[in-house]
Amino acid sequence: PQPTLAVVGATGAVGTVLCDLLSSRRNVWGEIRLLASARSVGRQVRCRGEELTVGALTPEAFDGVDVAVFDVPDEVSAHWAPVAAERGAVVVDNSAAFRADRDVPLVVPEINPEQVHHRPRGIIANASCTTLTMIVAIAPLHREYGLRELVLASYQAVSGAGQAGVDALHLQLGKIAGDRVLGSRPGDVRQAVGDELGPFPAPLALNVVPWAGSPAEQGWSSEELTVRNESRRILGLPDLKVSATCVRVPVVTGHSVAVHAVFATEVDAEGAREALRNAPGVILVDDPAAGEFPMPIDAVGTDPSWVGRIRRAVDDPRALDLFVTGDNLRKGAALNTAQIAELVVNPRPRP
Ligand code: 2RA
Repeated sequence: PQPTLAVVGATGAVGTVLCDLLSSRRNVWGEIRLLASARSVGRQVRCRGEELTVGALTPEAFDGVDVAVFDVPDEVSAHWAPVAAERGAVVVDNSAAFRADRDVPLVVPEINPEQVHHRPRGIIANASCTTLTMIVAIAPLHREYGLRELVLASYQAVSGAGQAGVDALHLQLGKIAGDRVLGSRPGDVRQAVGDELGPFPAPLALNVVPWAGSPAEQGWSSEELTVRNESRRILGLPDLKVSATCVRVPVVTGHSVAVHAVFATEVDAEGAREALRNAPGVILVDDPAAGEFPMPIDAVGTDPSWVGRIRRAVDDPRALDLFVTGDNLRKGAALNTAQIAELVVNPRPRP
């Protein structure tokens, strides 16, 4: 029989994209069971061409489930993922609850698919959307030149903070629409937006906010340290130097990252383009003269990470500068979890 998939958090921002994706991917699943918190139970959701009714999150709901994908807040995953694993399901978790746990592999199917086998807790974690967007483009360059250091700034879309983030941006855009002088005096945008900040510390409309995540040690944000730690784990480079500045921008969906990557050997831009042209999960869009570069408005709704603006650093022959954009709800979340779930039921041979 075909394996059973449970989707926990089926009605959230990522869960909705996952249901959508399951309609277009090769169908490897038998039953698909949608689960969610009490307020969504009973809702009808279209998934893989079927109208499915959302069921309640209970321990028994995981009986007979082969793979359970979780797209829920950290504390919900922290409680329920071990329950699902206990009932025999392999959990693929998209929250931050297990990402730093050494007994929970962080899998990116294009980069370290063999890690799906090393899951002593029965849980596999999905990396954060900022890391995922960037790392599929960095891994092929690491294979070519040997990565030593990443210095990066992110441009993160509001949907990275869930539906509440999207709602907040649209509400703010509605409030400022039509005022042609807004943004020219200190505080005028704050005043127009009022206290409708949603999950953000400042207005996003007509602004950029150099903060994502929660406060961590020494002035870093959790998101910045997450990108560092996850890049190290996924690439298997425990000493990789990483400095990240994470920034929220008024984009609905599509995280972008400007990267300065330093390698062990000399690089050349055309060689880097060639490596990326042949890499899985990547699309090269690098013709600035023709106005072609990676941008959220084009990358949204697509699977690959879009890479462009590839230059050898003027002052360091071992460094490349580049720009990457990817759909934070797809490769950054739902797509990567779907790919991991498929890998669990159809594993590639152990190395
Ligand atoms: C964000 N990376 O964009 C986070 C979500 N995982 O807020």
